[in-house]
Amino acid sequence: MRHLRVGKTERYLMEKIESGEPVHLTLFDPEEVDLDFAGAIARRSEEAGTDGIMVGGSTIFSQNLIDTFIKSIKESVSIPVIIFPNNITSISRYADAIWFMSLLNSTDHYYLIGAQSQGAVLVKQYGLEAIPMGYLIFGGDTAVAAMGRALPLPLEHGEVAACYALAAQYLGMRFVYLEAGSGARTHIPPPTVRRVAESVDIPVIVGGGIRSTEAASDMVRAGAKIVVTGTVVERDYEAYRRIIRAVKGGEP
Ligand code: 1GP
Repeated sequence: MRHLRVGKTERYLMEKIESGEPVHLTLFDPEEVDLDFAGAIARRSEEAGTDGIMVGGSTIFSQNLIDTFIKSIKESVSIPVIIFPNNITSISRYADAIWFMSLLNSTDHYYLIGAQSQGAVLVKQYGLEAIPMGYLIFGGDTAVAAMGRALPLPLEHGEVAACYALAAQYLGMRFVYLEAGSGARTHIPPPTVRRVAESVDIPVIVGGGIRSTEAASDMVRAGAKIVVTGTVVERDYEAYRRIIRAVKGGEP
């Protein structure tokens, strides 16, 4: 048995968090971002101050596309690229790390442990850094909730999410992700984020529907350590830059 070590990407995130700097990550969905522009958008994202790029989407099933997409991003930026998988076809040898995640409120064995058991060998073979994370999906008419067969958590009842988040921590997951869903009409309410953040010792990640500086600052004030935005980088670069500033605590 070898001693388990925390990998480079996780250390990079944790060093920021432990020094009191909230982290901003940008989600690129290969189905939304044109492959020809992926590298250029990633470069602009890095210039805007994001700390890393996540690659994923609820309805991507081509490993080929993921590979090509990640390669073109990696050639353009020096910040880490982290896979945000929706199933085993998202595993790419070209990324720096993968969120090794379980959709804890899924009703489907596949999303709880099935995909993970199938993908684990590949992660090992590729030498990918696996970052264990518990993933929780909140209510809403979103692709991720439908594809993941989630029994969505109530937005206004943080106590329910807090139970799951604590279970994630005790299961050894090192991050917990509160997901409203990409393009969600509303982000997760700050009191719900706060309730979870106060219940666990692991960093809380929030994402979904964050499109304003106010929303981003509210997430951080409520205790989120990592804020993820996706849609806004594709739609409004200036708003995206301001959101990153807001996450970092600067003037928008
Ligand atoms: C990441 O799904 C989100 O958790 C991204 O959501 O596209 O709404 O920013 P948006």
